[in-house]
Amino acid sequence: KEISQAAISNMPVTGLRGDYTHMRADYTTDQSWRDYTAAEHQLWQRLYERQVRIAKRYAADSFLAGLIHLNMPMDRIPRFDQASEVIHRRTRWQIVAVPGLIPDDVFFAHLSKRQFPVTVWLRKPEEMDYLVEPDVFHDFFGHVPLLTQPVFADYLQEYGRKGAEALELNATKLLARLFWYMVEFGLIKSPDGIKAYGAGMLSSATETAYSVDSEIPNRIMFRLERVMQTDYRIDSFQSTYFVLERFDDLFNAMRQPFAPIYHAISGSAISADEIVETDVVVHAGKR
Ligand code: HBI
Ligand code: FE
Repeated sequence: KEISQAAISNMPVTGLRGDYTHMRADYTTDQSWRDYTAAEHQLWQRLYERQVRIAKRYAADSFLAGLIHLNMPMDRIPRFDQASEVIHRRTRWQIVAVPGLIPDDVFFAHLSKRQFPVTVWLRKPEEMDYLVEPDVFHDFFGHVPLLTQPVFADYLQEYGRKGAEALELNATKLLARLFWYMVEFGLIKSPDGIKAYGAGMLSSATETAYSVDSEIPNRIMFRLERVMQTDYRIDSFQSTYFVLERFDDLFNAMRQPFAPIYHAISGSAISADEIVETDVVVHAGKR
């Protein structure tokens, strides 16, 4: 089955990697776990060991708790069916295998059904440190642990449910910023300082420490409208990270209708490194 031109045109990144020829209409495919090579399992182990060491120091307790619940073998790429069983018991979420990036509407639809799309392919050894598109390591190690946490799990479903409306109102860009800043690159307060929980930083060798410890980026308390107005960079470390007091704040922000917010803030972008008057600043970046 071919991907339609319409599907390609709303892809967030050009140049799609992955096999889109054997998928179902909803873009799901089989993980085909037996097809991973020994070299790929070894590369997974290197990535996994490196990131676990980083996570122990910098990640939020809820992320670490998720890793423990998942109880993944570290020496091979995990089996989605096994992990899916674990998260389903805890939060009724499931993992679905996908070839790679999928169109926004399909992505939103999966989330709204408590299905998290995880890419099946693994990066090459020369891409240990940097990748443009999400691979199985980013999707699985970065995103799946928090799916064991009820409040975050409910938040992500709400995010998916708001997708169709955002598409209708031409506000996908605003909604996507919420995903970028609060799912990919989120920070959260803890009794021993700020911790990372975002999948983008936690699957990166260098951005986790940077997001938590560096003097350079801004750290600003989460406010929904503020996040939705803020441009982001996909080609370098973030200039600004948003900080949650607790995950309930993220979920509670979803309870209000978004259409009036889209209407109020459309056309008023804030640049990635800017601090505005209404910000509650945890750390003002030095650069
Ligand atoms: N597809 N596989 C995959 N993973 C994503 O994170 C993803 C996607 N398609 C669209 C998308 N993300 C974002 O643009 C949405 O959050 C808007
Ligand atoms: Fe991601």
